[in-house]
Amino acid sequence: MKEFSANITKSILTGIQPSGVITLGNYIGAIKQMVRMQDEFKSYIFIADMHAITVPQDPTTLHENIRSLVALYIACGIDPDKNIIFIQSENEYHANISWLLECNTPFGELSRMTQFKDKSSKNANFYAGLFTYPILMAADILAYDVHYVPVGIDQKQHVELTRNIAIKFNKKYGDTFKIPDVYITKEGTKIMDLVNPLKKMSKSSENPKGVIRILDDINSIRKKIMGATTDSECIVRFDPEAKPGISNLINICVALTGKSISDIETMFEGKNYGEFKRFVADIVIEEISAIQARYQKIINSQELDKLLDENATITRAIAKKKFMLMKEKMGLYK
Ligand code: ATP
Ligand code: LTN
Repeated sequence: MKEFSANITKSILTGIQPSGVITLGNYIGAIKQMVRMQDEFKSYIFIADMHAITVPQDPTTLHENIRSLVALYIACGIDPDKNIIFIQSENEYHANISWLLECNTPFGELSRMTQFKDKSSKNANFYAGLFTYPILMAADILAYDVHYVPVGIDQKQHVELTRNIAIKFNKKYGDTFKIPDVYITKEGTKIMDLVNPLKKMSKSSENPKGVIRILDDINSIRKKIMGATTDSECIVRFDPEAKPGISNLINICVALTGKSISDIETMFEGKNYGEFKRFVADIVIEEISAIQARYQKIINSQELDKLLDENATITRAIAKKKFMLMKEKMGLYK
């Protein structure tokens, strides 16, 4: 059975919802960060499929997206020998723990979650799961006693709620949970929509032209980048307020090449936007084609099933232990 290396003592846990094929934004903002952290931390990386069903999903597409996301994690560089990659819904203890936490979460505190306010205002017929979603997220985290939770800024409030729930639970029933810290991924790496660079590039976006998905065909990636919204100044200069489109393309270059903003500005001094966009398209395509080639080898392999079975067993054992402890503390039958 897989074990983390003995000289790694701190742990992290994070997940992405399989609510669509991941974007270049997810890759740069979240996955590359996970890859960087995997040598330093015991990492639990999961597919948050039970979070995805808080909004309507087509069952066939969801099923495909779940497996595809596991294969993409690995194809993007998350090493299955260094991380425990698992599917949330394969571990029923997350939902069990969530219920016990639900009965220890003040309704008022949950009502303050801004993501819920945003999402529920967009569709009046939302389900109760959209409201209780942050408690399931708390269960994901608290089951594993992790030190840090790497997330984008939009999820910070949920991790703060998790901390509050855990602190209150520990006070009421005695020491049960480790209090995790949020680990905010770098601001500069927020990738914007190519058509509307004032909006985040997002998996569930409605306009396909603005979003590069990791499994998009290579020609369409080039077209999307060549068609990205820019400005009329014709100078490759980083200025997110005045030049959000060009600045977004510069951010993509910085994230994928390791060059600095000024390196890129210097490289394209006196050159036109067409040349710059061709360069951006080349580097994005180089990175994505390598990921796609690895993905094709993994997606239908039996090794993937074996890995998921093994990791379901490992994570079920950990979460079950926490669930049993919580039951005991709360006076339920074990
Ligand atoms: P959805 O459209 O379903 O809400 P999303 O694409 O906005 O999804 P999430 O599933 O909410 O992404 O986020 C997964 C991870 O990817 C988070 O850590 C989030 O901060 C990061 N992330 C998402 N979009 C971007 C982006 N455009 N730039 C950088 N990081 C991003
Ligand atoms: N809500 C997160 C996904 C997620 C998560 C978690 C992240 C679910 N459970 C636990 C970190 C820890 C999102 O939408 N990005």
